[in-house]
Amino acid sequence: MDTVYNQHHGLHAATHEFFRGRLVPAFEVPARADYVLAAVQASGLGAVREPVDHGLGPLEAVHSPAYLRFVRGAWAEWQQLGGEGDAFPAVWPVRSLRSDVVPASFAARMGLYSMDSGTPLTAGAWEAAYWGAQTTLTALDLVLAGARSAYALTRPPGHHAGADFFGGYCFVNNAAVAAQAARAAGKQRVAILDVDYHHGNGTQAIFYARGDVYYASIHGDPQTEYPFFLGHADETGAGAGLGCNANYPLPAGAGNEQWFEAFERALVALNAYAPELLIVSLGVDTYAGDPISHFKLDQPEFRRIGQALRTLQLPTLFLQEGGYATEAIGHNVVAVLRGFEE
Ligand code: SP5
Ligand code: ZN
Repeated sequence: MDTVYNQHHGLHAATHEFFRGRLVPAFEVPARADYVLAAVQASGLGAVREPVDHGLGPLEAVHSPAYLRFVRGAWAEWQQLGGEGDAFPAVWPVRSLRSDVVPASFAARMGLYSMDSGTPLTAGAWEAAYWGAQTTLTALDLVLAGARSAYALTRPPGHHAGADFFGGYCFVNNAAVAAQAARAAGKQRVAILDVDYHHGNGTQAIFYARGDVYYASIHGDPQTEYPFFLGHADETGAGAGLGCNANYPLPAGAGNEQWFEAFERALVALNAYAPELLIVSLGVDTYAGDPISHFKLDQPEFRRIGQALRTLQLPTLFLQEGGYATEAIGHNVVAVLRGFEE
């Protein structure tokens, strides 16, 4: 399995994020991808390739042009205002406030185009996220050309980013960009399986009313876990997408057997959808050693995940999402990918 590596990921390098009203050291850091790259190279998994630029079109097929323009220009605006350090939103257009007005104020637009204060907008966020999408599209090309699988090694992650907002460390929804590009390339039914600890609210929302892209996720119960406001079991899709969304929330503290039981159920339902392509939002923050998540998967389980995915016998695109036990994520990601190849 070849890897496409976003060599521009390090341009997005936050030092801090907000947590409980304080700035704490950032969790979503460049070293994450560095460790995964080292593990991929040491594993002999396959070639490591560079992304090919597919332009803005495939991003605009998923995100609103106004949102993309905002993120692209946000750092320059912030600098003009004399901003020091990374930019954070502080006000949001919640119920009874208007979200159809695009204010001139930068602070207002930061809120309009975001869902949380936990996602630092850095000098290189746009560049890193743009190349992340290109990395994803290049890996998709390998699969569309006949490769059994490919892995997009990138950060920042993508699955929390919605059509017109950033959040949860995410700016561009790589899984959605890939699914939409696969549809444009002629795949009729695309499935996204999200195994990150957190529910991929952005991915779900983008395809919620569509029957051509199936979304399934196993994640920490949003009653207690981020992103709280989406990812509940009763969200099964709308309109043409009814029955094409499946959430498997599990309580914080869930371990190997409880997780795999839900995972197996997700695979059966996904298989019944009969997709032509599988996209795996591969977060490894389910690991017991993860500093911000609360499942208890042990390291040998990651190989089992890859082995189980292989049984679907589908062309499969793996995309890097979360995983914050920095030194372990290389091992855990490569275990999934190698398990898939066994
Ligand atoms: C892609 C992804 O995994 N995004 C995760 C976003 C999680 N945002 C909430 C993080 C809360 C951090 N809590 C720090 C706890 C330190 N003890
Ligand atoms: Zn996560």
